[in-house]
Order: sequence, then structure tokens, then C-alpha cells
Amino acid sequence: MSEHHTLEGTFATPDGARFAIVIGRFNHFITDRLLEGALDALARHGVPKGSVVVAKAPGGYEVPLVVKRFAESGKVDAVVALAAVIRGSTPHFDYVAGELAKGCGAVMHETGVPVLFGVLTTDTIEQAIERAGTKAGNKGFEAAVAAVEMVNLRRAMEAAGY
Ligand code: INI
Repeated sequence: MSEHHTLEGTFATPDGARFAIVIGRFNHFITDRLLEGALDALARHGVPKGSVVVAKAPGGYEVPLVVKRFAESGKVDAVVALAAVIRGSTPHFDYVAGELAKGCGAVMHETGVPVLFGVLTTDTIEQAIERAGTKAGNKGFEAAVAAVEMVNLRRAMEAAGY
């Protein structure tokens, strides 16, 4: 039996790859930090500034529509979705977070373009702050790193004939 063949994405700069970042402005105190993290991650992975486009939607509920337009454009290799949905005293959270997750997933599956889910869904503002550049890291940074990995995985799969 021959060795099995593992396909995985590296964190090397994906040459010529273009990235879109879609951010929800709602809770911008948090989402601005997620955007900083995502831009920092792409820059540190060697992605030129000119290969990154950022679009700002009003809130998480609208993010999937903007993600869809980028994914369908054929002009980007991955889309990073960033938003912060923080639970309040009504069921609003569930509608916004549910639509956001469902919408981003649907776009990814319909278009075949990786959509990275850098979305905070937290019970408290403190939990959101912790995940936006303080003690629990920065989920925007992590999502952008995963975008680089997915672009490279896709290229590795293509090169292997899949
Ligand atoms: N949008 C968010 O991104 N996060 C939230 O926590 C949030 N809450 O809690 O209301 C939120 N609401 C706005 C929503 O995304 C839409 O922009 C709005 O309902 C208009 O369609």
C-alpha cells in the first residue's frame, strides 16, 4: 500500500490571491477591532494591501448579502465575514445570529468560495471584548489566517486533481 496523501493549506502567502472582508458596523467598538485583527493577519501573511477589499454593512443581519456579492463576483478567493452579535433581553440576538450563520454558510456552499466566519456571538459585551484583541485573542485575526489556509488548501487540492 502506498502512503496516504494528506492535503492541507499552508500559511504561506498565496500569490495573487484576493480577499474581501465584510464587517457589520453594529457594535463597531468591537467590530473595528476584529477588522484591525483581520487586516493585520493578512498583512503579516504577505498579502499586499491592494489585494484586500473591505465593505461595511449596517449590521450582522446584512453581512451575508454583501458576502454573497463578493463571492459571486469571481474576483476574490475568500471572503472574511466579521460581526459582533451580543445578546440582549429579547430574542433579537437569535434572529440576527441565526441569519448570519445560515447566510454565510449558504453563500459558501452555493458559490464554492470559502467564507470565513469571524463572527462573535456572545452573551455579554465583556465576552466580546475578550475575543476582539484582549485575553481570548482576536477572532478577526483568526478568521483571516483561516482564509489564507483555505485558499492554499484549495490550491493544493486543485494541484492534486480534486
Ligand atoms: N447587529 C449586529 O451585528 N449585532 C447585534 O448585536 C445586533 N443587535 O443586537 O441588535 C445587530 N442588530 C442589527 C441587525 O444586524 C440589522 O442591521 C438591523 O436589524 C437592520 O436590519
